Amino acid sequence: MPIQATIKEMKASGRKVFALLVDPDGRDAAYFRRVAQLGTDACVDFFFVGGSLIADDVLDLCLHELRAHTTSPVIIFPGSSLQINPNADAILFLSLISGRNAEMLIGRQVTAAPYLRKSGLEVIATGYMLIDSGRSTTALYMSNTLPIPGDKPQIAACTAMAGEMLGLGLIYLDGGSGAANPVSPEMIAAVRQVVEVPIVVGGGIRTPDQVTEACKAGADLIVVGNAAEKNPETLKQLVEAAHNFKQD
Ligand code: 1GP
Repeated sequence: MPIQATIKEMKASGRKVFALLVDPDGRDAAYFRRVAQLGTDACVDFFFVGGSLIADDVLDLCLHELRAHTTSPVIIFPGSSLQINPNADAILFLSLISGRNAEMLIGRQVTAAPYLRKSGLEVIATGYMLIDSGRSTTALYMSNTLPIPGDKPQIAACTAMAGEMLGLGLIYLDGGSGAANPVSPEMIAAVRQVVEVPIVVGGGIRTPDQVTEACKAGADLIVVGNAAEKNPETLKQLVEAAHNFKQD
């Protein structure tokens, strides 16, 4: 089944989805094999692969190793239009709808479209929203945009609503990699109230309680990168918090 349909189906059945984010920059094959094992042992649903900067040619190696050592789907979460590679199951086709940088809203997508068509990847149209999380993140700097203030849930809600009306199939609320604070439950809940499409939440999630809070507020898919890298032993608990979550 296509990945997007799988996510929708999981949402309909109330099962929360967990993705482990792998940033390939500066890593080697042995690292990717360890991450594949770690994610498999923890029962992650998906691997997301990408980063704001991938300086050398390790994306291909990363995809190759993950696919060779895990059966979970691998989804490219591109930090730039250079990160298109056919050796994944799908790609998040991001439009940075929280910003007002035309290149990030549509420019890069126009350049990437013919390559994506050729790649055969499943393309998942995603409204990507950067949320101010208390500290400047690489994503903010690289995108040259202002984030949505963390205490303005209504701006996030209207932005997500517009994204859904434009036909985007996922809304991704991201505090940015290594965010000081995760996106607030209030903001997730405000977005949940106004859109039907699945909501992805990531950035700064470090504890099972934060996973539970995000799920309770209405997140459908939780993304964790840094916390799993720093404390691999906590990954299992984070995944369990998502998978064991039951809405009251
Ligand atoms: C960043 O949502 C991801 O784009 C994950 O962030 O690395 O802080 O978990 P962390």
